[in-house]
Amino acid sequence: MPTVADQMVEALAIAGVRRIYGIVGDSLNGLTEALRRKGGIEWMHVRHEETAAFAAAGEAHATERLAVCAGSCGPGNLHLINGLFDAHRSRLPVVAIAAHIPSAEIGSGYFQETRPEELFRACSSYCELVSSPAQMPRAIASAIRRAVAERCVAVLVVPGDVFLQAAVAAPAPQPVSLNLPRPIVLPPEEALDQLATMLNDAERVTLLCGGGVVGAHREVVALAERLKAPIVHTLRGKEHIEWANPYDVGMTGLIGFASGYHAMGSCDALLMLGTDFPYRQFYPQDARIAQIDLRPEAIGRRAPVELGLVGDVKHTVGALLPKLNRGRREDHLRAALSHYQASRTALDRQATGKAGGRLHPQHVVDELSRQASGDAIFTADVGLPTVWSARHLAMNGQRRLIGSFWHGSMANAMPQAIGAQAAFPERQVISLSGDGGFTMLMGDLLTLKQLNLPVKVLIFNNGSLGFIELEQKSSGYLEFGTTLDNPDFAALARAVGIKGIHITDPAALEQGIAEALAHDGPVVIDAQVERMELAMPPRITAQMTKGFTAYMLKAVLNGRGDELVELAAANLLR
Ligand SMILES: Cc1ncc(C[n+]2csc(CCOP(=O)(O)OP(=O)(O)O)c2C)c(N)n1
Repeated sequence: MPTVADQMVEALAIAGVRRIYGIVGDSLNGLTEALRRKGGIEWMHVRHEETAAFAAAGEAHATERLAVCAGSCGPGNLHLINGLFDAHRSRLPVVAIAAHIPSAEIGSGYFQETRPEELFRACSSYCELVSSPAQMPRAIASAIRRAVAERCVAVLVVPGDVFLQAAVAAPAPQPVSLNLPRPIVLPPEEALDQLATMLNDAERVTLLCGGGVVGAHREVVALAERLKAPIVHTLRGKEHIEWANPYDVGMTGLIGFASGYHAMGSCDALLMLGTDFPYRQFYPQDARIAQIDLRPEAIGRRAPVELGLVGDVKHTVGALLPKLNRGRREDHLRAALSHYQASRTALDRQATGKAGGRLHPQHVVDELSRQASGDAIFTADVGLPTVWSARHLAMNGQRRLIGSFWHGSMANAMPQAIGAQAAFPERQVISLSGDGGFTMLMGDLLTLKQLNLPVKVLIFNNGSLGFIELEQKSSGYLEFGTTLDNPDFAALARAVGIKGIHITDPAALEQGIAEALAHDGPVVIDAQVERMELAMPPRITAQMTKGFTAYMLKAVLNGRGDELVELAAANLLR
């Protein structure tokens, strides 16, 4: 007699789910027993439920398919929450199974009682309590459909006793009824005509591309070609548009390139493509702005748009192209490209090191990017690892870059790498971890060993919560609470049976990374990098404060004066 849990597992298997990340518990026994009996869906035993949720998010990002995590009642599923916020805000299809206390005890203030339907409401689009067996067939199918089609988190809250009850008879769902194909969304012809007129009338068009340009590389580059428009990208746009793109002028935003900022500031028409880029101070003041996005709610909420078109970027741009005039002037594009060259050169100059000298994180990432395979998957921790990845990891259309780019949570990288590696055991998966981020969920280093996941964990051991230290100093505060008294993480890894490589000398970098990437198993690289590193945003007047000047002086005193002056000249003073 199949149980409610069996029925749930059956639907997940039909939807193509291959693994569930989580930690077992009494209230999850029905589910884990159903998984054990059925086989085919692997239980991914992690050490912290937050890791489970981040791993599901990592898998969903890397595969662009549904991924699943689970937590037992009360604290067990509560631990999922941060990773679920990340998945939801990154618009990743994740189903979370939150086991609940016995149904008869709900509302009695029982041991481990929480209100999961309320807790998870804010980080999901679908969050329902399954209180009777008759609900399960529809509830699990709805959760899967919502997660896949809306690209969101869906949560099913199931009391442990309900999992164990006999399932009601119901036809098994069909795969295409669960994995709904993505629709093609096109704006009406009239709106396309209006947009074409606006762009044809403009003299200096810039494109701002976000994660919504996924799958639209060819169309967007053709659009830039026709409009002679520089392409600026956001962090989430990087993996989809930066590569094989002669119109690329870098990223904008606080951690972006001066050239990205200027290409936005100097246009007379900005076309936003699949982006909800949140920092309003980076939008042009005087340009006309148009926006194409699949989500109506994203239109106009960051900058005042004159035209908003609801549509997917690929098909909307494809339909727009024939309406655009040819033979446009190239001055704006040329200026933006040469500015980009200058920015790029200044940044590349940071990515070097001398034997016996200090190890700079830019150098480490540059070398990693050079040596990593053509289809490597990189995950980057929030903090400076995201900055270095944005600037020094080269994408190519096969490589992936995963981060916590919307929710902005620390400790995302290694857990996301767990999910990406589980889904792609043959690909290189590399976690660029902060020493703060890594230690936050350090217990799951053991998961790499236990689940035999050959993730390469590169830890930027700068002895500091560096990004915050930088923010404190650049805002005129004294450094406070950022120092990390770290062990040698390579030795720590060796103690738990994982290969550890410690790098301090720039001369050892090339060999150290080669050795790590060649190793058939997990590796921890402890890169002892410079603490006082310069992660300069592009020119923002507000940042030219006294605090910032003091910070710059301190950098000079710490021996990076020459590079600072060059970088400042290239990035700040133009
Ligand atoms: C869970 C969480 N806590 C706090 C923060 C605030 N925060 C952002 S970056 C950062 C420092 C990250 O330090 P580390 O991982 O050592 O990387 P670094 O910047 O030093 O390279 C902190 C504390 C956050 N984003 N997420």
